[in-house]
Amino acid sequence: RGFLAVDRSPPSLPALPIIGSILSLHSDSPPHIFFQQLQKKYGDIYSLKMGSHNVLIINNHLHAREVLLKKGKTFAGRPRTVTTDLLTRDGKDIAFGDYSVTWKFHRKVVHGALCMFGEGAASIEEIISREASSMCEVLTEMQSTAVDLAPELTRAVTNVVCSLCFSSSYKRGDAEFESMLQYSQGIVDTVAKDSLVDIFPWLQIFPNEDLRILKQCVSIRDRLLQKKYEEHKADYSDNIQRDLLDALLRAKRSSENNNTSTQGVGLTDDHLLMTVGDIFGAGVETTTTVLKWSIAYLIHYPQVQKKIQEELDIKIGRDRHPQLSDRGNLPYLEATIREVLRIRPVSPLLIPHVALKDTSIGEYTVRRGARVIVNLWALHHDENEWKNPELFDPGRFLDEEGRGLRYPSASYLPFGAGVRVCLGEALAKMELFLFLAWILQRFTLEVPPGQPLPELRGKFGVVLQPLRYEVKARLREEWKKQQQVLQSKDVK
Ligand code: HEM
Ligand code: PLO
Repeated sequence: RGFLAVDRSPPSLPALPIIGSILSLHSDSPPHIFFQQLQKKYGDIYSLKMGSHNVLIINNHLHAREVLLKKGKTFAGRPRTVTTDLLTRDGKDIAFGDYSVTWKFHRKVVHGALCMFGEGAASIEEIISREASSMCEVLTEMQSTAVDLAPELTRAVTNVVCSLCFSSSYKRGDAEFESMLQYSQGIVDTVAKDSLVDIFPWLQIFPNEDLRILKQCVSIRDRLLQKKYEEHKADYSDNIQRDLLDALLRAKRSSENNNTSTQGVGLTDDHLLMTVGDIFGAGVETTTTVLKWSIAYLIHYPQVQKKIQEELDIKIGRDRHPQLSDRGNLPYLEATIREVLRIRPVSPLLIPHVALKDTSIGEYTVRRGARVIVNLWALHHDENEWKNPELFDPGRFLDEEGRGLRYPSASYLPFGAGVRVCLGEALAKMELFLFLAWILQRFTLEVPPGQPLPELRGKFGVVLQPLRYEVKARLREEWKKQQQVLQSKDVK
């Protein structure tokens, strides 16, 4: 008791017994914006009660860096919730699994397998380019009609992760793909969203529509994953590693064969299955969401689109398709991707972290077991760090001459940081770059006549998704002419 000066808790929202701070959390704004508004009243860091849990909300990048980087290991825990337990068989995956020896090994295996593809035979670049090319063919067919691009974008991105995970891909209209689209949206709509269930686990005994949908979607997903798993096990060989699932199967075998370095990590069939589910789910939903946001902003800001196209014309031209080696040469496109990730972060509250021991953040004491929510939205819209944060301006990531890339503020962590940093960051950046470069080299995207511009507010959930909108993808005149020249050469 003599250490009051050391034992300082952050400001706290009014809390009532049992129901915690739920009454003060009633707001029309989605949580990331509401938490940012509360900052004015309570400061950069404050606490609230959710049921019996103590939750800290972090709205400033210095505190966020302390949590994620400086004390990354201390804050590497994850809470268990009713919905994520359902999704991951009690946390047997990477994203929602708590910090443990098994988790660490698990993450290392997947990380290694994802790195391997960088140089692998069928390189990631080839896989992405193949999908980009087939997507552009479909866009050419649908040319000039008003369409929702989401299904085609999703199929392209899905096929990239499908190739990486299972060495397989989906054709247009494939029934399995259609069912995947459906169950995945069902999961995004219900997981970790109905926070009431996650705050009061006992509410589970009451019939709950969201839980029912989640259970149904998870069971469809599990059947699909199980099928892929059985197929792989049937023709698995120690000698060749075709994909991520092979890498996981190999790691599982080596941990079972009493290999001393991996003994006791206990990777089960469930662990493998849930991890593939993570990579698959994260791989599809995040990248597709960013592509949808990018296109929505390009339609709102045609001058940005035009600048990217000019850059593509100068640096790549029309005789060849974009390559990863062009990345360093296309700063304006790169800056645009960075700006999309800033203004509409995929994961505006990250995934909650948990303090694994008594510790501190800034001047405040933090108890073991406290949940920590990093409000990435507040970081990316901090008025002290960003001029006009709601303005879409790729130029802020460029130097004065507009040639070199820069980070104007350290208040920017689209992929998180530290022990729990996104596992797919490199893959996602390659996909975003190549898909957008392929599309904009060939097409101009615009709002269909008579339709409103896409809504930019978004729908909060486990990912921040844009609402559905339609686009007209028009082949660029320059590109059409070039194709005619090429064809006439072919004829000769
Ligand atoms: C975690 C962002 C794409 C796999 C995360 C986190 C963020 C994030 C913010 C949470 C970090 C935290 O809780 O502290 C993004 C963005 C993406 C993207 C913005 C696209 C632009 C991907 C892709 C994959 C992936 C393509 C898979 C190949 C994961 C996994 C985790 C994760 C497995 C959990 C890591 C852990 O808890 O240890 N991502 N991600 N992500 N991401 Fe991504
Ligand atoms: C997306 C729906 C899938 O059907 C299941 C799934 C698995 C992993 C989740 C992902 C969903 C949403 C985005 C998540 C990802 C793990 C890491 C990633 C939460 C729910 C992010 C952005 O943190």
